Amino acid sequence: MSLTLYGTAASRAARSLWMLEELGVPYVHVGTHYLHGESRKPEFLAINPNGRIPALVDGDVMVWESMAINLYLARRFGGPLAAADPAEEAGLLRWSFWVMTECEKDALAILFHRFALPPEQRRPGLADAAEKALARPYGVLEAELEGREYLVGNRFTVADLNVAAVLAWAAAAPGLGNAHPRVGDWLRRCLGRPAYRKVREMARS
Ligand SMILES: N[C@@H](CCC(=O)N[C@@H](CS)C(=O)NCC(=O)O)C(=O)O
Repeated sequence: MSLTLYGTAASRAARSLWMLEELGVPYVHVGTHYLHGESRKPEFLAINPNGRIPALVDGDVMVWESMAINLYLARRFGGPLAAADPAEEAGLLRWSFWVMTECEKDALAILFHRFALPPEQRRPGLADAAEKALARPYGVLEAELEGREYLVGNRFTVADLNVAAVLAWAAAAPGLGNAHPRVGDWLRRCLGRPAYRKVREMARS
């Protein structure tokens, strides 16, 4: 078996590295960067014509899009992260699509404009607006987490991983977590997992 994940850990590739680490399967990591044209080289464009990381190669199968990679890996390797039946599969898909369409853009704005950009380039107004926009999806999540620890099947699944990996970006807005304590607790539970912490270390080194 040859499983290769392309993309530096300091990028959206962290989501799929987290998944691979949770699964505990052997894989090769190629730290292709999104800067300096690395992901635009012909050899990488042959894997992902969009020129973006992450991308996964599993034998003859090539997968791009972080959520698709993680859902593919869940199906490929099974176990507790994966769906036990079609109803659970619907849950995994629903939450993964939801976080990308309803939350990712605003979570990224918070990350950039509260943390990642040099202070002189930050526009706090954009972060404030993103925080306001996220209040609604956070409310949905808060209600969903009433009386349960995880999103699907009462165990940590790829749904939790995909949603938490995106909302980790919004952790720079403590107000959101404070106003939605169940989400705050759930996020801490997910991001406290050894596999996530390992990938954070990879991103720092
Ligand atoms: N929707 C894609 C987005 C991938 C993406 O935008 N990756 C960034 C790095 S975090 C990238 O490769 N940027 C390089 C570029 O756009 O040239 C996913 O989730 O995989």
